[in-house]
Amino acid sequence: MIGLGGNNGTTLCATILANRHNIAWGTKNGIQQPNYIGSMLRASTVRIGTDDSGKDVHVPVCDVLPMVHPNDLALGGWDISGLSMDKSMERAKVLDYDLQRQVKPHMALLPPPLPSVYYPDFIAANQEARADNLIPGEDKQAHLDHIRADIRKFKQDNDLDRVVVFWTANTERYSDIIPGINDTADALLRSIKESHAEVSPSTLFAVASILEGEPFVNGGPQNTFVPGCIELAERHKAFIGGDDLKSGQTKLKSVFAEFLVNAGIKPLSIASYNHLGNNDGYNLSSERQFKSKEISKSSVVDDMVDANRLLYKGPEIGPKGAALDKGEHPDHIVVIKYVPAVGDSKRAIDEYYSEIFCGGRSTINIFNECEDSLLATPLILDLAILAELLTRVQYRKGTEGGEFQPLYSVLSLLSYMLKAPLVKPGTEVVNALGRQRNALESFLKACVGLETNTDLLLDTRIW
Ligand code: NAI
Ligand code: DG6
Repeated sequence: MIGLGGNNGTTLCATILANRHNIAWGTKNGIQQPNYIGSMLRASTVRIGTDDSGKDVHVPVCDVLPMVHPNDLALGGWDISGLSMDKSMERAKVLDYDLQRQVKPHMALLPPPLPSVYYPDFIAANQEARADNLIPGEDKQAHLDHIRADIRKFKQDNDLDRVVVFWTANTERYSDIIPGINDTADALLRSIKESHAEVSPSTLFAVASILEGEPFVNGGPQNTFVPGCIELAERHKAFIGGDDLKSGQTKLKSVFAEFLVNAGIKPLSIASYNHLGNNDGYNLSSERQFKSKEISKSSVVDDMVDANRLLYKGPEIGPKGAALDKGEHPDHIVVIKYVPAVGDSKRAIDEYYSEIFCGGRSTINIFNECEDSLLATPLILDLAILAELLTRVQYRKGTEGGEFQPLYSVLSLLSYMLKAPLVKPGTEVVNALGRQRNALESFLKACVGLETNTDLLLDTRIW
């Protein structure tokens, strides 16, 4: 993980250690056992067919194909803050005191975060005080070589088959896409050599992973995958996935907006507010970093609206056949405020204001409150485990033999856990959660020759 010492990084390590060592802890509600609730892979099931009596048979998703168990992951990474892992966990203030107390000696045994790169222009100025653990110098090529060596060493020291590199560091500002600087793979590599200012830390880590042949997943919203980075991944047949963990408010939106539009109800506006008081919220209180998050949170209803031209007018088409505008769309705003007192307990309010039958109006308000990092951590596990699994899947076209080859570089099958899914250039983004889940289930089942989900169930509907 990049951002190992942050809320997600420390929560992920501590909860894996609690599971691995079977640490139960006292809360005001009694004794709590460790678990993997919130992980789609480990806490949800998939219907694989029916038994002889016609009853549905469900199995855990993680049993469909051989997958790594989270307890077996080797944990490590980088952070610009050099605080030890036990102290970083305390700083995050996510976990119950009694869990922290018991897991602390195990956390203290984890290696402290490796030094990282800090280019102050990319994250909020308010993060500067954390930056005490840095790879020396300003030379981005030297930084890249350093990170690549770190990945190789981690792999060797832990005797691993695979390293998954995961960005869970602060949200960065968007990088400008500049012709000749980051628009092609060669330009990007040259820009790193020349230490160009527009190469962000997250892009540097992605390039390092690609060149090492290890998958890279972006859990943040920024445009880490500039065009040159995607081209580089394609060139090396390396794997990338992103962007931004879809944990709470946006996950609900990707269900709720689909439900409304598919019910033939027309959302006119979606107004989403949230406030939180963790370090993520502090960083997002800066305008340019907020902008990255606003973009990833806002795109989530686009495909559902585009799919229903009965409700929403399509774009106006000019005489030459080109779209003159984006077509009708609900008003959609996203507001995030930093309120230190609430810490990691994010509060989100969403208003869905819709047109219903014959000019009527419906207003639905949703308030949701949760520990942000306890929603995000299981997603990181699922993404890392699936990314590793997908590196092992090969296919060939047709039935006449030929070479097997790996999947395409951009792992769009990870979309279920991501707010702004990265997909193969030129292909459609699917945001609707149900469709994303169906895609993943169908793919896993297809790998073992099981039929795709169908609710046709003809035998239950005919004589
Ligand atoms: P955090 O602020 O607690 O942790 C981020 C860590 O990254 C900090 O320890 C910081 O020192 C470190 N860092 C910053 N720049 C770095 C660099 N260049 N190299 C290495 N380390 C660096 O944030 P949190 O809550 O863990 O979130 C991490 C990311 O995940 C953010 O981008 C956030 O927007 C995203 N995210 C978080 C969710 C959540 O629920 N916690 C949900 C969805 C996305
Ligand atoms: C403020 O919105 C902080 C963000 O990092 C979010 O908590 C995070 O992106 C999760 O967002 P959502 O919309 O999936 O709850």
